Amino acid sequence: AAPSNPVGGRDVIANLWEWNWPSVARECTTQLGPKGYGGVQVAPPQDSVKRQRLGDGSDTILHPWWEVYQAVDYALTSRMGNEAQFRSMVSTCRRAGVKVYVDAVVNHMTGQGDTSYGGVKYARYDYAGLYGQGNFHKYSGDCPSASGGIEDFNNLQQVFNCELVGLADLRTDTSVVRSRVAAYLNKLLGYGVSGFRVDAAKHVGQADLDAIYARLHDTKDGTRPYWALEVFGGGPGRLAPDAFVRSGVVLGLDGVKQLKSAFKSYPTDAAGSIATLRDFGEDSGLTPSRRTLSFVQNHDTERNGDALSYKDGATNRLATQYLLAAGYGRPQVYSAFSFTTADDSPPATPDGMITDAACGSGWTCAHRDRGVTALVRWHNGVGAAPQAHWWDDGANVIAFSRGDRGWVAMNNNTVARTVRVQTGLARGRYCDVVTGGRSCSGTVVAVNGSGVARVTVPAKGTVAVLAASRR
Ligand code: ARE
Ligand code: CA
Repeated sequence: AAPSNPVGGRDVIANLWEWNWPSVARECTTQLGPKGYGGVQVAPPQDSVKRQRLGDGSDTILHPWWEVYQAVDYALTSRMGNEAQFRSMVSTCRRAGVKVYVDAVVNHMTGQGDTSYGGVKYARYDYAGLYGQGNFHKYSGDCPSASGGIEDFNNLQQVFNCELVGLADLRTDTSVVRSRVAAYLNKLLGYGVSGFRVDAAKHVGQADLDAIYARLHDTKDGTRPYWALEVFGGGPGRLAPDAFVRSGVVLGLDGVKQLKSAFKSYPTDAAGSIATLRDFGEDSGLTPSRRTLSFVQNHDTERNGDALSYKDGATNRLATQYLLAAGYGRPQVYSAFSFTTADDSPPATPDGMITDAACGSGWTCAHRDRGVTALVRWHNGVGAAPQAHWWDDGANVIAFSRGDRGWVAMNNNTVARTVRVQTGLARGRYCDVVTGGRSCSGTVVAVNGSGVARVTVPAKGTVAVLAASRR
C-alpha cells in the first residue's frame, strides 16, 4: 500500500490549480519555500483537448478550465506550458524545498474535440501510437449500462467500466493500459515529482489502482510515491472513500462539506457553529487522519456548492486557518482563479494558453494571505502534537492547544469576542503569530500561573501562539 501522510515537518501542500509552470516555479522560490509550505500540487500536465469551436450551443466558453481533464497524449505539452518548462519548474521547486504533486488523469481520455494543445490529431477511442479501440471499455463489453455512460453512481460495474460524463474509459484492468499509465507516471517521477492526486480514482477501482501503483518507481526523495485518491463520498461499500484507504490516501471530500456547514450553515447568511468542530475528523465519521488529504475546497467543490470558496472572504480564510491548526489529515491550501460562471477559463491567451498568475488580478492567491501563512508557520511549529484543552462557547468561538507546543483561538462571529480560557501553557507572555508575524509586534497573550489567559479574538479572526514564542 502507498505511504500514509508524513508526520510533522513541512507537510502543508499549496494547490496552485491551473497555475502555469513558470508561475509555479516563481512561487516555489519566492513564497512557498520561504513561508514553510512543503509541497505544491499542480494541474494535469499531459497533453489535452484544445477546443476549436463551441460545443452544442449550450456552452459559451471556448477554453473552459476542464479541457485539461481530457487526456489526448502523455507528452507534457499543455495549457500550463511545455515539457522543458515543466521539468524546470519541478527542479526549481525541489531546490526551494517544495515537493511537487501531479494531478494524474488515468481513468480516461477524451470525450470531445479532435486537436490537442500539443497539436496532436485524434479521434475518441483513437489516440495515435498510444491507445486504440481495444484499450477502451466501450468495446470490451464490460460496461453494463444501456447508454455506455455511468447512469447509477451506486453500481460497481458502471462506476468502474462505464463512461464518466462521456469520457472514453480506459481498460485499466489490462496490462497494456496499466503499463502505459505507469510509464507516464514513471516519467514524471524521473523528473523529480513526489506523488500524485489520482483523478477519478473511484472509477479506476482498488484492484487497478494497486496494480498501477505496484509498477511505479521510487521518487527522487528515495520514498514510495504519495498516492492521493479522488473518491467522492456517497457510494456504498467498495465505492466509499473508506474502502480506498487501504490503497492510498484519500481526498477529504466529506470533510469539505462538514467545514462548510460548521463555518456557515445553510442558508448562506446564517452564522454557522464552529463549536461542532470539537469532533471534526474520525469522530465525525471521516476517513483516518493519516490517510486523508484535507482541504477547505478544491476546483470541483468550490463550484458545486459543497464548499466555502474565495467568495466567502474572511470566513474562508478562517476555515483555512482552522484546517491548518486542527491536525486532521494532511492540510492543503487551495489557490486558483476567480470566476463568474462555472466553466470559466483561467486567465489565458485567446488560444487557451494560461497566462502568468498575478495575485489580485484574476488569481485569488489564498496561500499568500498573511493570516494563512502565519498558520502554516504555526502548524509546522506544533508538529504532530495532539489537540488538547478544547474550549468553546457553544456557538462560534473555539480554542485548543496542540499538546504543550502551541495554543489557538478562533472566532467565527462578525464582532470581536473576549474569552477567558485554559490554554495548557506555562505562565508567560506569548506572541501571536497572526498579528505579530516573526517580530512579535502584535497581540501578546498573557498566561497566568494556572495556565489561564484572557484574550480578545478579532471578528472572523484567529489568535495563535507557539510555546516557543514565549517572550
Ligand atoms: C466536460 C463537460 C461534459 C462533457 C465532457 C466530455 O462538462 O459535459 O460530457 O467534458 O466531453 C471535469 C469537469 C467535467 C468535464 C470533465 C472533462 O467537472 O464537467 O466534462 O472535466 O473535461 C464524479 C466523479 C469525480 C469527478 C466529478 C466531477 O466521481 O471523479 O464527478 N471529479 C474529477 C475531477 C473533475 C473532472 C473529472 C473527474 C473528469 O475533479 O474536475 O471533470 O476528469 C456524486 C458521486 C460522485 C460524483 C459527484 C459529482 O457525489 O458520488 O462520484 O463525482 O456526484 O459531483
Ligand atoms: Ca474506469
